Amino acid sequence: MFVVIRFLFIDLIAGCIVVVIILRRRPTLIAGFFIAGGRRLIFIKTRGLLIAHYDQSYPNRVSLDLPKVYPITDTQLSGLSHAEQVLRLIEGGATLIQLRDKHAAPREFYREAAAALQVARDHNARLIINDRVDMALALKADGVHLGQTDIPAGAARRLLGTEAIIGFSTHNIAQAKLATALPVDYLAFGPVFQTLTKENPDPVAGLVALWEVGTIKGSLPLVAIGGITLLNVHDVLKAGADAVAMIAELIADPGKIAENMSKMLTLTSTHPNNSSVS
Ligand code: TZP
Ligand code: MG
Repeated sequence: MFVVIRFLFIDLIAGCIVVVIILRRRPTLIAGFFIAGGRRLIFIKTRGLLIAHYDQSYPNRVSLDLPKVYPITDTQLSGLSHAEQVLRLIEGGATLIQLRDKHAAPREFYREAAAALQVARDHNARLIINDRVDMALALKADGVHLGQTDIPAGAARRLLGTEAIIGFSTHNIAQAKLATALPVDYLAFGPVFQTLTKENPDPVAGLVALWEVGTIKGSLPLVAIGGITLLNVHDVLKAGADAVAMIAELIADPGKIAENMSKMLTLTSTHPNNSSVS
């Protein structure tokens, strides 16, 4: 039968090719195809716009006692090794830390991360590796933090197993919606404010978008990131974030890492929003 395509939309969101076709028939048909690495194809016929995910929400979320403040290391900004930053952050009260390094060669990062992990283990803190599932696996780190262009969350979960913490970065509402169906343990959203730390950051999302993500995230813990400081952290938590991830505000002054961390924990501990999530 002859049909007229009124609207065709193709996009790449969270590693999935998303095709939405609106056909001119009565009643109007909206078809959505989500193709994830050729694994699954879903066809939807509906009168309304229906967003379907190729995967169902992940039922076995890691019991994540998410602290309010989630620091991230940066060797260039702090001038310190990852291990030294981890030690200072732990002295200030950090219990969950992410190692992020966009410049080190893999072998150098592996060696540094192994030393940082030893420090974390000695102090009962958990360590998440940014980007590199292979490093997390080889080091037996506590988990990995993935971005939109990293290995898909499902593949990381298969490699790391159900006990690993997997975090996932999102930068807009559409990405956040798709992320709620992924096998991840927390959702990061940002940059909420302007950041000078990340190279080529996505556009500033703002507090309203953060609040909107809070309304669609379901039980997934929400970590806000990007330009968060002592001055705006309360607004960020009020907007619905369960935790704040921070780089510059905590580690840019290497002599004050422990002090800054401790200050931030004290400041945020008074916020009513408590996110012990399982
Ligand atoms: N992702 C979004 S913003 C950002 C990352 C890694 C950088 C956050 O750094 P800062 O210094 O807290 O703005
Ligand atoms: Mg990444």
